[in-house]
Amino acid sequence: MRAAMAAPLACALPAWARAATPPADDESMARFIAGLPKAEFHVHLEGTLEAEMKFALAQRNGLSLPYATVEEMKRSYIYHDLPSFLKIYYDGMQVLLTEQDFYDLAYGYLSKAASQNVLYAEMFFDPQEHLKRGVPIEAVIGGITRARADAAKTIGIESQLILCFMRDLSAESAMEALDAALPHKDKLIGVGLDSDEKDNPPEKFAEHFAKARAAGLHVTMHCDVNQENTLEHIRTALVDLQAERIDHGGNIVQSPELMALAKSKGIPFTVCPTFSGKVMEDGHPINALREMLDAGLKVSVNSDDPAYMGSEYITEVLVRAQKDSALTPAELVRIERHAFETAWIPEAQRDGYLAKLEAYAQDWGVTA
Ligand code: ES4
Ligand code: ZN
Repeated sequence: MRAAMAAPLACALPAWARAATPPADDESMARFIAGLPKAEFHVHLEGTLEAEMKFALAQRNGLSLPYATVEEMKRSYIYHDLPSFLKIYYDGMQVLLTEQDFYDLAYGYLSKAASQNVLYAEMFFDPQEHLKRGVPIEAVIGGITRARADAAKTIGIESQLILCFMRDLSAESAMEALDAALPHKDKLIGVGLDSDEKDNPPEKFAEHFAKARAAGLHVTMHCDVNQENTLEHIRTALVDLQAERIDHGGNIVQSPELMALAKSKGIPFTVCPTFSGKVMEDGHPINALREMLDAGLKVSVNSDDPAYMGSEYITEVLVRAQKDSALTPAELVRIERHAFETAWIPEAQRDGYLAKLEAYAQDWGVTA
């Protein structure tokens, strides 16, 4: 918002009189981050289902929840690893039943994101979990698509949709979801791979990725942090499955060879500092975001499942990441530049976003 508000003043003043001062304290850094034009690529729509909306949808659908209040529900969001997180996350989405529910979910996220100056988002969803409950794919994709169109028209945020295969369910279940979704492929931009990675390597879905790619969809996949065989999974994703992106992937900093490969291919990494946790090396945590940036990898910062992670959306995540990783204003701009470069969009749209980002940086006196 700052850029828009500052514009008349900036025009009225000669160039020498404009205050182009890079943020130097916590308060101005927070304002700089809040106004920064942003893009998001790693957000699970079902992970944006806030407790308040869960209660509203449960009531609308005549379901009862095992908690009396929003506060009590939020207090139950305690997890210590990916499986314990996923249990809470999948339990939570049981209230999503109708096209309107998916509309409300997606519109809620897009409004929140737009309020934080997200110009563009690519959002994950988990169709298998909804199909299992008898929800038709048309309700899921239809509701989200209607919300995307309304949000673009009324609040100006553009978005696209990525279908994720749940890797801990069977390969057959993932294929059923893909086959159900392919008639709606014009409403999807890509496919991804999420859920529990243990004993579910990416090659389990080689056929699915090939089929999706043949249908014109892009391909990304989660390589969660500190998983068993994580470097093998990253290698398989990059080499055998030709993933165009890696979601998380922080352990790559432990392999100079894989880092060189990812750099040579220009592979973007969608890092989520809230959940990815610390990459552990010899029992010690290392700061993967810092190391990935310093190594010259294309990293964006994302919110993952904000409703289950203290309701911290992209601005709060970036404020925290700035402190934890000592990000400079120029590095924050670089992260958003990476983000817009990550987007699966036409070049003209990308150029428009990048121009807004560069103008904002210049307005604050931040140079690369
Ligand atoms: C997820 Cl953080 C994370 N990892 C894997 N699968 C997921 N689904 C939703 N959030
Ligand atoms: Zn994720």
